[in-house]
Amino acid sequence: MIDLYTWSTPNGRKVSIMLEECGLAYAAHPVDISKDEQFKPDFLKIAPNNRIPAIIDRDNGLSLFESGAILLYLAEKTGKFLSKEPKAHWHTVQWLMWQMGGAGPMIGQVHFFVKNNPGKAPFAEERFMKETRRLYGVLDRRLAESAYVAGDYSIADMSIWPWVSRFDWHKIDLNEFPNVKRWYVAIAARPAVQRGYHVPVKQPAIPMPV
Ligand SMILES: N[C@@H](CCC(=O)N[C@@H](CS)C(=O)NCC(=O)O)C(=O)O
Repeated sequence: MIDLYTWSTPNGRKVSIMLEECGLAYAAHPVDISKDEQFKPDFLKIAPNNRIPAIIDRDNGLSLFESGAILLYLAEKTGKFLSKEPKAHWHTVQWLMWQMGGAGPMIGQVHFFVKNNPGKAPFAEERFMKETRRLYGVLDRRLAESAYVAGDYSIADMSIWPWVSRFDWHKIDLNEFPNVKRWYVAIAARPAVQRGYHVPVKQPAIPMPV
């Protein structure tokens, strides 16, 4: 049994989707970041960086924060969604790190500057929007040659997809990135993704491109 501390955000959904994909038993504990619950002392004991998601594995008492580390842990624990074949393994880790170090932080800044604070910092809006479009181009070219980012569907796809699901927030028209669109729609159709998306709070439907 896994305790998952999470909220309805891209980083949280990576983990709820992985737990659903693996069929692991878990209990979701909402940490409402709009009410600053990520700063509560009990949460800080398992997530000292005051960010969701975090987990505790009741099987062994291990507690973990950082979504990329959690995905790697769950993949290792279950033997799923991270190939043991060296080339596929490292390509999966590579694309996971691309998401953790690039796509997530850059798209997050677009949400902060362009969506939530428009007009306050035009240079930042331009910089992060340009970088986000560049990253979508990189992803689109990769998905032109492969169904999923690292061969088979993997934790790398699970890390990227929840960020792309906010395409509307970061003003990206998926029709400009047809391979990303095809990949996004295919993953959105997965039953585990449809369940994991609504953890911990039921949302309106998964956004779909027109
Ligand atoms: N690198 C971290 C980022 C986690 C993160 O930024 N989580 C956001 C929600 S998506 C959060 O908890 N924000 C709370 C805050 O900004 O105080 C991870 O991937 O787990």
